[in-house]
Amino acid sequence: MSRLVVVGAVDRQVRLSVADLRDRWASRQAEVTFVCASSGARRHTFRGPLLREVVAAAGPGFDPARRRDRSRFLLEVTGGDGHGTVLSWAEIDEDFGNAPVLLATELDGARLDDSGSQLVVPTDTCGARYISGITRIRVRAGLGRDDEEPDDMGSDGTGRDDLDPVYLDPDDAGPARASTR
Ligand SMILES: Nc1nc2c(c(=O)[nH]1)N[C@H]1C(S)=C(S)[C@@H](COP(=O)(O)O)O[C@H]1N2
Ligand SMILES: [Mo]
Repeated sequence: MSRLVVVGAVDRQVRLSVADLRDRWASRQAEVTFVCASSGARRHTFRGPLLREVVAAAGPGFDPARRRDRSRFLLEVTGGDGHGTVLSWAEIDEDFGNAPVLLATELDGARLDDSGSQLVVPTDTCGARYISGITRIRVRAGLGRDDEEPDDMGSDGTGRDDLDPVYLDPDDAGPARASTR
């Protein structure tokens, strides 16, 4: 049985099976369409709890009463294969983006108990953030306040005090790169 952990800037780390996700929170349904740049369009029906409700249970290290404090936080979501992605807390916060992002327990009617939960980002039209087989959600206090990462930037914040400033002409930005994933 597959489990995920919620770690990082939280009051208490939690370890949850897909059955826990199904039993402890209200489930929502989402019918989504996304396109993978390498393998085309997908249409799926997912069920599962809201990501924000599950993470809230671990006690993210912000002051819940302060929107500005909440707006600095990030969530890293990683699958068992190492593929991962980042969301901002503000994307899913009701007072900001209010995106109904789910931790799916069910995909097209089949339970995900063995394979693990899948991230469902109904507001994304690209499939890359639909992380499957989730093993870890790491909460990060953004903007360098996280004591997990040393601040080694230079005095101007760029870390490159020796360089002249470069002014970019937006028309000169070069050809857009085609993505493959
Ligand atoms: N764990 C994990 N999740 C992942 C990926 C991955 O490589 N590893 N690829 C992503 C990409 S790029 C897409 S398009 C979708 C593909 O979903 P599918 O399995 O329905 O094709 O899964 C996403 N979730
Ligand atoms: Mo993709």
